[in-house]
Amino acid sequence: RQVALSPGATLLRGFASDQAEALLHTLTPLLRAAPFRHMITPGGRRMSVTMTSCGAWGWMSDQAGYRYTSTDPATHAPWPAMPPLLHHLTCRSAATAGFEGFTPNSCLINRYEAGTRMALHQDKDEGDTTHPIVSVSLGLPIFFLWGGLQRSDQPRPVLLEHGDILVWGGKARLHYHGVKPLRPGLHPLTGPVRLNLTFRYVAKD
Ligand code: MD3
Ligand code: FE
Repeated sequence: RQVALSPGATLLRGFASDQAEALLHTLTPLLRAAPFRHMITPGGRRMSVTMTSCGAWGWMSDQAGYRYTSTDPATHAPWPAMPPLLHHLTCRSAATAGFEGFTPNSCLINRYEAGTRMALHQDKDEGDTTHPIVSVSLGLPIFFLWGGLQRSDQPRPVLLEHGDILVWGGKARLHYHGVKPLRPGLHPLTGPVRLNLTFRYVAKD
């Protein structure tokens, strides 16, 4: 169930399956405090995926650019705390993939409805790319697009299913990636959507 996608990138198939229901349960109060919203890109376009965050730092985007903030721009309240269950699962996943000692201080939660997608991009707003990123997929399956270090490198589709965890570090950390539009469907635990949680270490004080 452990697949090496490339140096630094490990797919832990079904690693979160047994805990998926509990994970979704811990998200409920958090999503009430910090609801999903569409972010605006620096170019002025509304992203199709809706997002929110928990942990000390939350990712946001508006006309001024991409950045991490300690408060939710929608409410001006601190982002909800990261539930211990999520924190522990992330530490365990990172260690399983060879990144012992990884401690996330940010969790970005992406919500995909049918037809929504994420364009090819690099994750480079964290200030320190020596730490891995851990991603947890819940709900409907989606084709993840795994590219290379150049935007022009032809991406390879990888199916991500409910309970799958991806760990990206080392050489893979700055690879371009995205996801194909979500196919319509109904998942027993999430209904018509896919949720993706990405855990990061943001180097800010
Ligand atoms: C490869 N999310 O939130 S998760 C993102 O499915 C993001 O919601 C996608 O890309 C999603 O930034 C993909 C897998 C992932 C996350 C971070 C990566 C792959 C990565 C960082 C570097 C390389
Ligand atoms: Fe990304």
